[in-house]
Amino acid sequence: MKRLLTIQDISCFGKCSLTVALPVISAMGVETAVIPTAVLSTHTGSGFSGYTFRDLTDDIAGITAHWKKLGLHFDTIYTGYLGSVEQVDIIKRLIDDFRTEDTFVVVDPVMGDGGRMYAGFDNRFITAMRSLCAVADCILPNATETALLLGENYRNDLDLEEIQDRLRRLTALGSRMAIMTGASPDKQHNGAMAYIADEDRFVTSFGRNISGSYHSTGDIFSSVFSGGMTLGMDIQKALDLAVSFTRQCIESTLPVREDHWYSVRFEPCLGTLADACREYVGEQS
Ligand code: PXL
Repeated sequence: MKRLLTIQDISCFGKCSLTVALPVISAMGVETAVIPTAVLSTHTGSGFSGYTFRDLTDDIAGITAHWKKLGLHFDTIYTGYLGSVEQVDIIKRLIDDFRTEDTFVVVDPVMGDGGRMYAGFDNRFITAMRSLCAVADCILPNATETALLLGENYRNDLDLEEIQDRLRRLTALGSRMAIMTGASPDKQHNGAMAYIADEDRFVTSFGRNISGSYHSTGDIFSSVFSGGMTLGMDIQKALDLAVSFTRQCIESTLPVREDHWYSVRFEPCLGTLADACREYVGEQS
């Protein structure tokens, strides 16, 4: 069975980060190990205030020392929301420690959405996140995170050529592959566009745009893409699956949106995700 390690916080209520990654990646048939970076009472996105935040940075060294003794191997290491500059530095060392030739490293540079940075982040954190992106095989920023990483103003009206230009410059930070999530080349379409630098090749997956902004869809997308690549899907297949599953989760939320403003209702969609992965799970040695 393929094994993935994901490193991100637990928001106890709010369905994002680990409470999305664990069920989604497990449903895909990939064993999922976790390092929780912090425990929060809720996520920090708009709608919540007064949340608690317990930093777990000091626990990481002990966990990894134990794992080293066990000789654990991860096919994929996927990082999400990280709580501090110090934590980013520790995670860079962890990646260096556990990475082997066949490990795929995915960094979702979670920092903001809708043109705004999430609470608690600053310029030092952006600089640290750039250095984490440099050690990744693949980074998955949304348009807001793309602007922060490239040090330019956020725009939500990038056309196809402008998205391609951003993707080329994102890979110049050091990763082989960059994927812009929530990319919308025109008002009718939304999805994701990938650039594979060493092949100078773009891969796209766009579908019908659903208006509005939905919290946690970045985490859902990154989890499915990371799981798909771990299972050995090609990039087009993993991208298509991540785009279509994310859209399905949004569609499942629309009828209950008022009560479900804090995330998407992904649970009813897990069965079809598992079905879509079954042939790949069967193929693993
Ligand atoms: O969904 C990304 C995310 C993850 N973790 C925490 C967050 C957010 C976005 O708001 O606040 C704690």
